[in-house]
Amino acid sequence: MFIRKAAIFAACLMLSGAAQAATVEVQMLNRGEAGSMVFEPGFVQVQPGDTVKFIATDKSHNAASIDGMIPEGAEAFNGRIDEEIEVTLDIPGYYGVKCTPHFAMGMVMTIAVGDADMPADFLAGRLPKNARERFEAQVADK
Ligand SMILES: [Cu+2]
Repeated sequence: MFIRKAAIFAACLMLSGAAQAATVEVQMLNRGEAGSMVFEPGFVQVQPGDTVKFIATDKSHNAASIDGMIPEGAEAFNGRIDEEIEVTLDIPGYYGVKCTPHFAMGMVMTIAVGDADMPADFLAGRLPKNARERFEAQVADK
């Protein structure tokens, strides 16, 4: 009887796990592991339907998608300064994110939605030198 109940409980857990989308938090920081003006972590992988929440740990940052660096059909996003936006990502692919005032200083991050490889043209567009270097480090093994 106990084993049967345990099995049903485990099955319910698995079902609810599959149905429940995850939320991943990304901090906006003046200084982090990769240097000054960073999103941390700089790379996150989620599944379609999951949400990324940007936390204003330090002030004067925002989170915005970069034109030309989101999958076709995906919706662009653009948070206000100090706004803790939550972005639900339904379209698989790679998303480049910037902090608008600190883009030139390399305040960028990468979100991979789903399990596909990085598109070959993800870093093909024009980018500030510091932003390109951070992106290249974030996706070095992708
Ligand atoms: Cu910033």
